[in-house]
Amino acid sequence: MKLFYTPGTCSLAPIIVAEWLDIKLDLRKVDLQNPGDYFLSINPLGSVPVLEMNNGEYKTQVDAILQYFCALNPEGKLVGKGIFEWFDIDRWIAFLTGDFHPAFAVWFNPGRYTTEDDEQSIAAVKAAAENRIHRVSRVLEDQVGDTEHIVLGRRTLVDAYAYAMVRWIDFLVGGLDPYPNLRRFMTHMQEDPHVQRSLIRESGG
Ligand SMILES: N[C@@H](CCC(=O)N[C@@H](CS)C(=O)NCC(=O)O)C(=O)O
Repeated sequence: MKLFYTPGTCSLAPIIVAEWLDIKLDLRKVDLQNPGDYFLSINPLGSVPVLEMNNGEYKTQVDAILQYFCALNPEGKLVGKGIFEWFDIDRWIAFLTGDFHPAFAVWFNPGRYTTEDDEQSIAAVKAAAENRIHRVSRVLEDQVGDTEHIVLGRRTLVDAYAYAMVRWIDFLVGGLDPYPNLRRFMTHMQEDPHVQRSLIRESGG
């Protein structure tokens, strides 16, 4: 399978999950500023990740890609055991997709969220996005608590998904300072050799 990805984005998550599950993935780098006609033909939104399956089909949506990779694993690694664990994993995936990622999407591309194009209007959208980022980050901080994981107190696919996006908090003034639990989670992830290898692969190494 091939994964279309861009360094520094949420497309790191499937790279990590593929490493954890020993799934072979060819990586194709995409320039998000200039994705080109071919990439736009496979994903009209011009966003990453996109998975090219072995049968030639293209699939978007990071959360679906992560769950597909886990479904390929016969040992049931990284997922829930029983309906209550599934419920918790699903709701934290939904939080990351529906609450956490969108807060940053506005911060990264404020011009998409106003019809004004003056500096003041753009700055106002960005400030509102920053408030929202802190609100969702606080929820994730409390969820991690005194563990080193996002959910169930053990490694799941949600850790990879969160890791790819929590690193964006470093772009804000103060970075992870207000979030010691998230910092512990990030450090734990960074100590994982598979995560280290994923970061090297993401950066083109
Ligand atoms: N809902 C999509 C969101 C994908 C997305 O927005 N990816 C970002 C990178 S984290 C992107 O490619 N942004 C470029 C853009 O929106 O132009 C998914 O889950 O895959």
